[in-house]
Amino acid sequence: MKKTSVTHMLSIGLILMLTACQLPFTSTSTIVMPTQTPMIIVATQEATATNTPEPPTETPIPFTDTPEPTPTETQTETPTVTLTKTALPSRGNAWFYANYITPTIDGYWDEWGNTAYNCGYVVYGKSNRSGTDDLDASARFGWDWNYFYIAMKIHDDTYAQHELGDAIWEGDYMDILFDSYLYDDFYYPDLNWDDYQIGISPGKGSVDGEREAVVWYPRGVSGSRADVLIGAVREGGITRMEVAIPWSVLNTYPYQGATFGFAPSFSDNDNTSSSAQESMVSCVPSRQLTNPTSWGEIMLIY
Ligand SMILES: [Ca+2]
Ligand SMILES: [Ca+2]
Ligand SMILES: [Ca+2]
Ligand SMILES: [Ca+2]
Repeated sequence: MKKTSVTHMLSIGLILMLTACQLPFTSTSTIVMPTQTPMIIVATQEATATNTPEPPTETPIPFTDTPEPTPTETQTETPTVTLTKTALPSRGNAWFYANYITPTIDGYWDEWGNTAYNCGYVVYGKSNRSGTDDLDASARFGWDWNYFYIAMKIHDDTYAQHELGDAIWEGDYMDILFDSYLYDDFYYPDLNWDDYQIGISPGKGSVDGEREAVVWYPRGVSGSRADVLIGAVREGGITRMEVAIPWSVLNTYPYQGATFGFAPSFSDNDNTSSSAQESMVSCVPSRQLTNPTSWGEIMLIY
């Protein structure tokens, strides 16, 4: 038997004797301690095992909530606004602005103060026109919530308008081409439901005679329009006109930035005893009656 084994056996024997004697021996606490130690270890394992899984299940919930509202709302709104504004096409024929104004319809444009556009481009009957004294024009454009306004100053050596109704095109008259829904059929090169041709006579016989507005196109709504207001004066080889066209006549409505197809012109007859269309000047050099893609564009601004 080894020396250590003998020492162990003696120790066990001594312990048994002491326990049997029930003596208050100090080494009793040393034996109890080993039984307490494992209990602490078990407690630590339980704590770490049950606590750890909880945070992972809570964390994903706020993570899925945050991405949904914030990025989707801001990203979808911003591109739509910029895209529609920049994507609008333009014809490049002629561009006009109509300023917000409610003028007095008396023929004089003194109260307007906005841009007067050159309307001296000959688009019909060039050989019949002797020069700017025979026929030349300039115009200003305006709008309010009730009317679309045009003021025109026309150099014309001889006043001649002998007609009423559909036939006013064979006398001195203001001609308006207006595409009410420009972007609906921007590239369609023929007249259709939203393309208007309106003639406005400054007066039969003279500017003191009967004035009249006539719609020729669209065909389905053609005829005179008594609710178009017309002012006209004549002095020293110059005819001045101011017209107010209700938005209802154009079958559309105004708002800031609204853009329409537009080609205003003036048609000239100088025969004092007969009706004829001799020549026409326009604010749009490329103007062709039956092709809306040859017209200009006008935007309503404040
Ligand atoms: Ca006026
Ligand atoms: Ca003339
Ligand atoms: Ca059209
Ligand atoms: Ca004339």
